[in-house]
Amino acid sequence: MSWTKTLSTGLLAGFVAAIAMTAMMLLLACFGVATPLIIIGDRLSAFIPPGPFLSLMGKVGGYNHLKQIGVGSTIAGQLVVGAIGGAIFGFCMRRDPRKPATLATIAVFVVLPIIAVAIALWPVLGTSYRGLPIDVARLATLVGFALSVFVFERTLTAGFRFLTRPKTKSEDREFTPAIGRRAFLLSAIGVAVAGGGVALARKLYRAATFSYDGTQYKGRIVQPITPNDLFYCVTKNVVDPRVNVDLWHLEVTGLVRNRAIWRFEDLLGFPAREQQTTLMCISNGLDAGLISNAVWKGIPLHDLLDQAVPLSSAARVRLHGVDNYTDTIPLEKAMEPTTLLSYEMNGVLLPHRHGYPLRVVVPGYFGEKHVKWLTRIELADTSAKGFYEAQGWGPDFIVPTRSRIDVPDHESRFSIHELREPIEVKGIAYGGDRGISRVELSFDDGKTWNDAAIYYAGGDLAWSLWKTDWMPEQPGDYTLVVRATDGEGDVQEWEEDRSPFSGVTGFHKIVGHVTA
Ligand SMILES: Nc1nc2c(c(=O)[nH]1)N[C@H]1C(S)=C(S)[C@@H](COP(=O)(O)O)O[C@H]1N2
Ligand SMILES: [Mo]
Repeated sequence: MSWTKTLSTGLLAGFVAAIAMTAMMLLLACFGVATPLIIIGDRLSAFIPPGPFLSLMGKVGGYNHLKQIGVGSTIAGQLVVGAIGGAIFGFCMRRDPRKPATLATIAVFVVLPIIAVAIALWPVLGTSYRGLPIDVARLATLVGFALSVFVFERTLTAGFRFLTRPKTKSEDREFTPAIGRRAFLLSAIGVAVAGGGVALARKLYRAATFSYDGTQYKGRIVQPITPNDLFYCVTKNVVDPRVNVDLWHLEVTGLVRNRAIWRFEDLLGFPAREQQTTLMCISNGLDAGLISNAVWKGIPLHDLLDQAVPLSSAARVRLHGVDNYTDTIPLEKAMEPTTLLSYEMNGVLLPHRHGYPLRVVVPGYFGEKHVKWLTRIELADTSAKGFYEAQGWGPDFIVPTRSRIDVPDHESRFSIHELREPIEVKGIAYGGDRGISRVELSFDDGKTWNDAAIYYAGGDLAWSLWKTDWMPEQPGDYTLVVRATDGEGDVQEWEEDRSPFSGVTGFHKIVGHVTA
C-alpha cells in the first residue's frame, strides 16, 4: 500500500477519532468532570502576567471572548493533533495496514497522553464541577481523560482497519475502489458524532458563565442591599460549579496540628454570625459596577482554625475552590471574627454562581479573596500564592476608599428654566473594612467641596449610600466629582505609586450639561 494512501487514510481516521474523543470530553463536561478542554486554559493562565492578560482581553473583547477563544482553540488544536497522530499511525502501518498493533497503539495513544497530561496539568487536575474533594477530583479527571484517549485509540484503529480492509481475498494487497465509499461512510459517521458533540457543546454553552460573568450593579437601581440576582458576578470559569453537597466536604490541612474534614451539616452546628459586607472586584473601574453589598451568614473562619491549631510556621491561609481557584489571605486576617465561611446570602442559601455551598467573606479585601465553592483551607508559609497572585496581581489586595456617582447619568442635560426643584445626586461610598465617615461632592471639578448626606450607613464592612441636591445657577458644563472619607479619617485619594494591578484609585467624575 502506498505511503501517501496510508498517510491520508490515517489522517481521516485520526480526525474522526479526535471528533469522537472531543465529543466524549464534552459528555464528561456535562457531568461536571474536568477535561483538558477547560483546564488547559486554567493551567496556561497562571503563566500570563496581568499586563499581557489585560491587553489580550482588550484585544479579543473581554474575558468572555477570551474564554471562548481558549476553549475553541483547544478543541481545534485537539482535532489537528488527532489528525496528525492518525497520519503518523497510518505511516507506521504502511507495510502491513492490518498488522494488529493494539499494544503499541495503546502505549502511544493512551498511556503516553495520560502520563503527559498528569505531568503537565497536575496542578489543575483536582477540579470538579460537582464538588468532589480535590484528591478524588484529580482521580476522576484522570479517569475521564483515560476514557477519552481510549475512545480516540479505539476509533482510530477501528476506522483505519475499516478503511484498509480488503473487500475480497484477491484484493488483498491494494486499496480497492471501495475505499472511496468507505471513506465517505467513515466521514458520515464523523459528521454524525460531531453533530452530537455540537449538541452537547450547545447545552454546555447555555449553562456557561458567558451570560452573567462581569454583570455590574450601578446606576439608578442601586439599593442598600443588592438582591442576589443583581449582585455583580466575576468568575474565571467557562461553566461554573454546581456543587452536590453530598459529594462535597471541607478540608482543613497544611501546617496544622489537627487536620480535619467537615461536612456541610457539621458547619451548621457552629454558632453562626450575620454581617453586612460589600465585595468589590480588583478590576472595578472608577465608574464601574463590579461592587455589591449583601448580608452574609456563616461561621467565623477562626472557629475551624482554632480546632486545627496552626503550627508556628503557618503565615498564610490558602483557600481552594472546587473549580481549582485558589487565593491566600494572611493568617491574622483569617483569625479576625469578621472573616467568615459563609453559606447564606441575604437570607437564602448561597446561589450557585455565588459559591454554593460555602464561600469565604474577607471584609476589606478585594473580591477575588472571597473564594467561592470553597473545599479546602490550607495553612501555608509566607510564600503561598493564589490564582491571580501567581499571575502577578497585587501586591496590595486591601481595597482603597472608593466612591461613585450613580445619579444622574454621565452627560445628562438639564435646562435651568425647566428645573422646578434641585437635581438629586446620589451614589455609593466604600471604605473597605474601615467604614465611611464623610462624603463630599464637588460641582467644579474638585475646586470646592460640599458635604453630602449619608442616608444609608452600612457599617464598617459595607458601603454607605449618600445623596445631595444640586441647583446649578448658570448654564454651562459642570464636572461633578465625589470623594469619601473612611472611618479612620483618611480621605479618598489618587495613589500615584500604587501598582495598577492592586486596583485603581482616584475619583469618579461625571459631566452635567446645563442650558438656560
Ligand atoms: N472559586 C472561585 N472563587 C472566586 C472566583 C472564581 O473564579 N472562582 N472569582 C473571584 C473574583 S475575581 C471575584 S471579584 C469574586 C466575585 O464574587 P461574586 O461573583 O459572588 O460577586 O469571587 C472571587 N472568588
Ligand atoms: Mo475579581
